[in-house]
Amino acid sequence: MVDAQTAAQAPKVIRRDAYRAPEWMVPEIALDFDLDPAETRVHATLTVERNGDHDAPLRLDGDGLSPVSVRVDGVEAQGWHMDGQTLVVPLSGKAHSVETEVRIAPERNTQLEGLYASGGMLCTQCEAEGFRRITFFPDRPDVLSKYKVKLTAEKARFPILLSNGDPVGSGDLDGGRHWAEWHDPFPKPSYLFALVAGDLVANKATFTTMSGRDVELGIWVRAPDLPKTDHALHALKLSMAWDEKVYGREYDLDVFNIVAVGDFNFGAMENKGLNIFNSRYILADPDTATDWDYDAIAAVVAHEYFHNWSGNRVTCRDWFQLSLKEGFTVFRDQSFSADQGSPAVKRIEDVRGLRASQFQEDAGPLAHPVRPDEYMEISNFYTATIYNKGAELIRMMSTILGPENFRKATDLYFRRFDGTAATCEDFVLCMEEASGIDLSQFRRWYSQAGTPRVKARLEHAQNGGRAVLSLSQSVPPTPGQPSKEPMVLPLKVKLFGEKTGKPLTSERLVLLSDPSEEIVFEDIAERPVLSINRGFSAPVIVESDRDAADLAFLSAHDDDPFARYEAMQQLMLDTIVGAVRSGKGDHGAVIEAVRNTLADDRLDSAFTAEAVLLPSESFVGDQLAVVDPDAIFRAREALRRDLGRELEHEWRLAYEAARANRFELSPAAKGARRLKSVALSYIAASGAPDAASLAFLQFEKADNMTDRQGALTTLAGGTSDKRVAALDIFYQRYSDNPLVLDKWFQTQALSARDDTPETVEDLARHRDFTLGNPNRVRSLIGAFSVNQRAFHHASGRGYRFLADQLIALDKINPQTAAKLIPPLGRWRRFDSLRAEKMRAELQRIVDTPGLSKDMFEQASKSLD
Ligand code: 0A1
Ligand code: ZN
Repeated sequence: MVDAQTAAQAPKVIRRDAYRAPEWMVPEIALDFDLDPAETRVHATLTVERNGDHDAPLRLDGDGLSPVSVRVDGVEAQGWHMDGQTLVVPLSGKAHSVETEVRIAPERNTQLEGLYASGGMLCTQCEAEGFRRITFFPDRPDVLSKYKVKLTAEKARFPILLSNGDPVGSGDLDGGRHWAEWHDPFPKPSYLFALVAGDLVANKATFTTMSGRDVELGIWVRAPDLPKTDHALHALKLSMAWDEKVYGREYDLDVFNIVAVGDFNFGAMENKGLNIFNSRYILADPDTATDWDYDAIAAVVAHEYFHNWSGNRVTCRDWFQLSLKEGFTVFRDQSFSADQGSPAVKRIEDVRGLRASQFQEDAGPLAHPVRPDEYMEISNFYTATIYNKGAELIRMMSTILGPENFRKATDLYFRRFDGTAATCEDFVLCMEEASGIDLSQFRRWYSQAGTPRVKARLEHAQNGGRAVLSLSQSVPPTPGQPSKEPMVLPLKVKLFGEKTGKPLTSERLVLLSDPSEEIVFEDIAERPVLSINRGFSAPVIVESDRDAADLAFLSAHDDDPFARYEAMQQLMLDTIVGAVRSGKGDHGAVIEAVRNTLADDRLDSAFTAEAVLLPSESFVGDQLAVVDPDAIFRAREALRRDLGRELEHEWRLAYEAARANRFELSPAAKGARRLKSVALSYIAASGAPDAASLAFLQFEKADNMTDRQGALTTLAGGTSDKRVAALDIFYQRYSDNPLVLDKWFQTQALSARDDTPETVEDLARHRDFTLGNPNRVRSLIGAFSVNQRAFHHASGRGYRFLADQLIALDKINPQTAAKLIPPLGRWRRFDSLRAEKMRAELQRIVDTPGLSKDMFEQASKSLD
């Protein structure tokens, strides 16, 4: 509970149903920046127009600003005042020009919102409400303006000056200063504004659009990083071509720039014509980036590029509609990545991620609908629910509509809402109008939180040859939503013959919309085995009565690769959960299923590597009423050891076969490396005496980071004397590369060793650890807090450590601190001793004087 005093000071709650159209529009803005890290002068000229029939004054949002001057129609304004952080300017007419001037200090901005300094450059981050930290403005996404931006700065320190749109002029000034001007012809909300000033170089290329226009592309970095930008540039070109082909969307400006910065709260930002990226999603070469990094770079470059249409040309009316741009854009980037490699493996990775983050969110105190009804701090709503569950909603609609209708519907959406700020409802209406399909009930996916559960029972009457599939659904209660209505669940199902191993039906799309339904299959001649939610067609939890034999059968015979993977996961999960409950495991079925998968040479290595990987400790925990981290760890390790021992020969064969591959970035070579690291970890799990030397050899001889980090992970989780040597070598080799040093911290924070809690506490005192850099924070503190056994050490030291760090971080960077609260909010899922310790730490956070709004919201909601 939040005590009365704190509650009285609690930040204001913003409600979706309180939406009102803006009182004033700002069709144009001219910004003049005199840039300097210590003190930057910002002069803004707003052309404002009264919106509707009212006599309200102009209210301009500010955050930490005080006006040096306010002018209306060219003269010093009278009667303006501050209402808290808001500048209120009384205006008499319908349209005016309003000028303000403020001074800000980018080098003191540690929150990394607004204008800040990073690695010697100046850059901005305005989404969601950072623009108000730069200048006074109606900082809401439904106020769209054309921007003219003039930047002036010292030429030697900041030779490159970038902003949105196209460059229109530049020149030198006295005193070693220079200027550049940029105009963006597309009206945009303030959250898409950006500027960058720095000593940067670009990797450039030209892209010719489908209508034959040349666009100049540039990836801007510090000079030493230039050789690491080819992959991002290539991904950008692929994304531009893909959006033309798949959605008919063409790029619209003459330039498209991306800048990489070292200090960034999120992954990247889609500012119009000037994307700003966390450098970890740009820089790559084989020596420093893993295959995972390469894929993530391509996905994030695509995501931000796709926002040019889904987000920028059509933006959001208010922040409750955030999933309109984020869910749709994630769906678009997932489809893009699927088209570049293996769609099945991509789907497996995405579902693994959804379950690890979104399902946990949906089951905890921070659960919220894809279109939330209220928030205190919008930065806290850049969540897996908005992004990843939001993407699943778009995917389900595309499944229900079919590809042709879906494309018709997105064409309609882009045509109708181009240049405007739209809502989730607008999007769904276009889906309905273009397809003629009624989505009334489907809309519940936007308003009801919680992961639906589906019970599936298949009965087969031998004599009649009829099989009946009984389905029922329920959605669990979530905060503020005690009871739920039934949803529309698109479930792809198919039956296979147990004897023949052949399909007995074609795939059927069942739209389950009632609380329970029966689906009848005629002429089923042999005992059928149910394959359900194929391709993960609905983001739900399926509980079926399929036993170990059925699951093993599907893991070998299902013709949908996702369903095959899923059957294996379920078999592994049932086995581990059974062992946690009974204290002893029967590993035979899993071992045989894994043996069959390894022996199936029709499968590609990337798929095999995913299929033979055990479910994570926390996913096992999600299946249990009370999570026992130590018992889960033991049960899972016992299965890993037996798989290692019983199949040692097979792992060594797989390892050797994969080792024969040369370094390349093709999907096949990446798959081989993935399988190699998985095989190595099983060889180590078997306890084979040569495992550590094998890992060390791979570590030393590796010609790429995937192999080196794979080996380091195996060594870092073990007890061999090679562990310290490998960590030291790795540190020495990469101590000047922050992105690789992050991996060094992360690998240790994720280690399965008993002493991980102490190690992590020591690492937080390491000279290379800093709370000032979000990537470093996430690599140590974020990684540790998802290491289930280490974080939930029975002493409670993990909880104390996290709370100490977050209290300190909140003073520097509240946005990044607040994102790391959720692991503590899972207290209800643990035994009472742990739960009490977790709650005590949350309470300590809530009681901290001067806590940010971001942290207050996350921590106080987590207590309930
Ligand atoms: N819109 C960006 C994500 C983003 C959101 C908030 C930020 O504030 C610091 C930064 C970035 C995306 O979806 O990529
Ligand atoms: Zn996005």
